[in-house]
Amino acid sequence: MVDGPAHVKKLTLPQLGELAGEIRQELIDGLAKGGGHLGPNLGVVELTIALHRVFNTPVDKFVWDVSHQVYVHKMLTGRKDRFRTIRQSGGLNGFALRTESVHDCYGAGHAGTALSAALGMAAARDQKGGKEHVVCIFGDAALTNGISFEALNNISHTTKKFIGILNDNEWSIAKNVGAISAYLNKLITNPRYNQLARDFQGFVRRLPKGELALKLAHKAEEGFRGALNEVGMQKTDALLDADGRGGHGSPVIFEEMGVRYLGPIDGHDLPLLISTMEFAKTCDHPIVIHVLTKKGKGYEAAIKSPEKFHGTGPYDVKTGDSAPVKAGTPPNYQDVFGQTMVKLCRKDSTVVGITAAMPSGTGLKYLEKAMPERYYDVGIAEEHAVIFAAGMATMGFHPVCAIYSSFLQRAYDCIHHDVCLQDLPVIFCMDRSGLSANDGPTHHGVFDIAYLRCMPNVIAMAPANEDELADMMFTATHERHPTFIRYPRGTAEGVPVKEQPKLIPIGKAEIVENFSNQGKQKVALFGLGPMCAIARQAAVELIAAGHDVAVINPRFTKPLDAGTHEFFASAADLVITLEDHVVMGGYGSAVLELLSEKAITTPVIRIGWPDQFIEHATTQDELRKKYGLSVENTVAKAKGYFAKAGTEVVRLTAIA
Ligand SMILES: Cc1ncc(C[n+]2csc(CCOP(=O)(O)OP(=O)(O)O)c2C)c(N)n1
Repeated sequence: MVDGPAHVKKLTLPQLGELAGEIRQELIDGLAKGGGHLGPNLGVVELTIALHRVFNTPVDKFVWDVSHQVYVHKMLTGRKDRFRTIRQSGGLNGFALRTESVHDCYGAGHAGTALSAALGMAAARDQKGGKEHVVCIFGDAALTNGISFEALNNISHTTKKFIGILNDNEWSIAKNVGAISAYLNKLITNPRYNQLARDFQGFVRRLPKGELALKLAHKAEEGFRGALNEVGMQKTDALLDADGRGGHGSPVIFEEMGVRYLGPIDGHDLPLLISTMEFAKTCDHPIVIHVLTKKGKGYEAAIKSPEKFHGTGPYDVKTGDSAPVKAGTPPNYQDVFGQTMVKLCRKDSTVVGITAAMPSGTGLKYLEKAMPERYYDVGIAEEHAVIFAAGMATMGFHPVCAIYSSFLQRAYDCIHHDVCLQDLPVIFCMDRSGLSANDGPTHHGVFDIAYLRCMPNVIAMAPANEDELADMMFTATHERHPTFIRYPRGTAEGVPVKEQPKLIPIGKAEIVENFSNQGKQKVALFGLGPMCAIARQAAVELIAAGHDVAVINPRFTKPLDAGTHEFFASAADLVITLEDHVVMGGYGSAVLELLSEKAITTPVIRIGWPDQFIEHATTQDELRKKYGLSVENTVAKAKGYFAKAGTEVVRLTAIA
């Protein structure tokens, strides 16, 4: 296999074909053990080979949207030997990462950023008088995202040199949704566009080398473009939509935005991809090449189940099956969330579910199946999802926005301006609050407490187990204010979920274990959400070591249960707060603020993620251990404190 982009340039066409086969096999075999974004990468094998054949990174720049489809690019840029470490501790990151390679010029993990970033690079190049190419590779689902359109709106008046590659496989993670996706479908199935595209392809394939040939090529492309726009203007009855609209009066959107459009072309036809890119390289105007690819190409199991293989766990190469879940494994939080949504919607006609292109990731697929009329997939459009929910809330609904904690960051202004400022009862269910270990820092959801607790009107909760998640969701549907529920990725605690959820009093913590009051040194452990289980285990060890320990499940980060915190902190010799969130501005900080206001001087040790971006790793437990969000560290911190303080308990001001 090749070991760098220069090598790709030396191979003959048949050798490039062989290379594509080898890469596919390595993707299928190499990801079987640890999982990863298999389907999207199988779809871009030829596309990526063609890119490296025609362009010259790191001088030329490739900007990938989301960048979950860069595995082939990683293999072709000197990282093939480490490919099987991808998404594992100490191994390659699953996304483009500037610190990993000079060939990764722009990092991502969230969708919709590539066109803007690439345009910024093109503008910078123009400022510097540079000659390099900037190529932006974006999926059809990126076009459900507003930022992509904000960038498209700016391309033609910002630069003359910009190459976009629309990688259209008709899938987001689930099937792509919305009018733009329907529009792209119309474009690729329109017989007249297709005839034009075929004509153009025939021409590009025969493209000879040399200045004169190129001039002719550009002339011919002008002709193609004229014909394309003419087709856009013509109306044909045979192509009318069922409702009488269209038919096909719709012009090519990119052309309307001042960007030349080439395509659609077969994204698995290597020679065609290469000549089309060679042609695009010589254009002195922005251009988008519409490339049709198949998600999962070359692996039957992935073609059959594109959603599962978008981002899969480990699988059996022969069958594509995942390992069966061991009997007795607790359900995932996302499943409990999804099933509870169905329950709530059945009982309460004001509840609806909204997802931004994540029906299976969030678990909202249960609602899609059971009550499709109460389910909205708005595409990769978190801002729209939140404002859409705000609109529904003004009409008496309790919309539930199921959005991962890290993706919700994008909709921060909407949370402020549309939901909180107007005090609307939108419910936010934030899965992946805490780490998304193998995805890494783009997906870790460790900032939401900090970014939400400063906002007036917010009610913010974190369940200690799956039953409490259902109770909190039920409670939220009775609220008249914005409510936020954060819960982690993966398996829950394994407690039974009641048939009928119950209301939880707002701002009330749960006392899991009280002090025994036998005159020993007292430690109050406040364990938020999944950290409550860690607090309980630490309590067992601390009690065994001769301490008097109380464990509190705070449940709310806002409003904080002032009475309970005050009481236990005053009674304790040491307070330890535990949270699956950055310590800076998080739950422990809220406790410190409260204690400071009440002039309670019991020392406080905050356990949570430090003030840095946390890397990816194979498992969350590894990272928790490394950064001290563990039973051992909690016990060690407490023992260390008392050892320093001696047997006589001292009152200090709060310590971090
Ligand atoms: C802001 C944001 N929301 C949601 C996601 C989750 N997500 C990752 S990839 C993806 C679909 C991407 O589809 P597309 O761009 O068409 O690329 P494909 O995988 O089909 O090649 C989604 C929704 C994300 N990464 N970022």
